[in-house]
Amino acid sequence: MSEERYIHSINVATEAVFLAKKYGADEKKAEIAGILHDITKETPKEEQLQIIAMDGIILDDVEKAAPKLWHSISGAAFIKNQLQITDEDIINAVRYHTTARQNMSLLEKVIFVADFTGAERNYPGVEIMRQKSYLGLEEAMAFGLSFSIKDLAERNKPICRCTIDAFNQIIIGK
Ligand code: DGI
Ligand code: FE
Ligand code: FE
Repeated sequence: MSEERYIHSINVATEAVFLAKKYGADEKKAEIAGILHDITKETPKEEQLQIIAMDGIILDDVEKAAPKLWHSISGAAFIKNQLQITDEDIINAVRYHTTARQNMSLLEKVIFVADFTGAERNYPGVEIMRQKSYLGLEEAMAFGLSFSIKDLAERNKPICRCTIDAFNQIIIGK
């Protein structure tokens, strides 16, 4: 991967370890999932589709129409099949780091939030997101999901159902 993506990965791992410590997730798993979460981000699209197909995954219509989602799906398949990572929680943390989903584990939430707050991130609102991440993972998730859903809707991009499900679950508080 590029220097830029490598630095991002290190930063997400560092932030994930910090959040894991704070919220009681497994720090070692957080570090591993953080460093690996974007492993196929720069892999050519065709190759990603192959990795996905080889794992027996069939993309739904939204996923097909959103190539930016492919790296979380291919990344999870890659670490499972090529790197022989067997820990389901690490695999799921990579799988859902972009879209989130309902009933996320603590580790999945830590990686989702760390991806937004790693040291090099500088989008408008990053400081608010960092503050939220120190107050509670749920608050940070709600802020991050709301940000993503607004951004995708404004750009007329299809939104993964699991993202809406994750948002609703947090807002309802169940
Ligand atoms: O890989 P990163 O850049 O670190 O971050 P990420 O894995 O969260 O990817 C963010 C990109 O994925 C961003 O361009 C928006 C896109 N994305 C996230 N959720 C959805 C999505 N795109 C579509 N079309 N639908 C989604 O639900
Ligand atoms: Fe990503
Ligand atoms: Fe990332």
